[in-house]
Amino acid sequence: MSVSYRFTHAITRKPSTSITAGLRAMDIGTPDLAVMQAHHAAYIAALRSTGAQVVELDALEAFPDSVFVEDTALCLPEAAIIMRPGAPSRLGEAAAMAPHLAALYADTRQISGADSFIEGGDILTTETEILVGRSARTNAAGIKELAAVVSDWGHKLREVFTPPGVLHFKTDCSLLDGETVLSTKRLAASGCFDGYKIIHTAEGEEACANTIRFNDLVIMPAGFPKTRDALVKAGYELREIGNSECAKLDGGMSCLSLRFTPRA
Ligand code: CIR
Repeated sequence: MSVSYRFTHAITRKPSTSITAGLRAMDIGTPDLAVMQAHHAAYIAALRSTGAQVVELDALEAFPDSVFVEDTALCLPEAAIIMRPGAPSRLGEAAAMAPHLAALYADTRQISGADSFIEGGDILTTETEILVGRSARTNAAGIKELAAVVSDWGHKLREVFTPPGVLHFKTDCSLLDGETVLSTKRLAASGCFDGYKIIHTAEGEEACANTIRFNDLVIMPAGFPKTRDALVKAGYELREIGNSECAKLDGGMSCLSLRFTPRA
């Protein structure tokens, strides 16, 4: 049974009206809340259609980026580990997530070092290892602390890199199954996926690399036909979800949920 893409649970959080103040590398327009809510509902419906139990948390007005719940925790079968986001405006989101994970997990841990910063968007869990990309949000101290925590359960953690100017490691890649990743060419060129099968995003479609495999579905942002056709041809069951509003804030499919199967 896969631990990296078969899940019984997901947690999401409704977008808040403060989403218009969300962080962004470049201003390409203000997100429209109503459109984002419609996309978010379609995303949750896709997760639920696989049989998973999906928790929808209330919006947090004090945290404009709190719809992007993935950055607050790493959820493994053995425990949930609460992150320390490197964006100062997002630190409080992790604390707000902790009780919800404590309700579903027997064991929760915390990245707590004052110098440790790490966000879930920089972490790709595969069947055999946990890849963590150093980025503007995730530093060496954060990665070291996480490595020590996950070694308790024998997980192997490998530090990799997030290309300069790219928000998170997973902005540029996703897991498609136990041995295959979807990656931009610029990230795969670093060699970080040597040993994996790689499907590259099509030329000009790098923005769809942030996709998720969730049970039988590959859930990807709409509007990337060449990559979609390549994934369909490779045999994946695709579901396309509108992402125009989250994209204005550098968000994609993985950011919108925590996906997990807590071990009883
Ligand atoms: C941020 O800059 O933190 C948010 N606007 C976007 C976070 C996207 N999260 C993710 O890729 N895991």
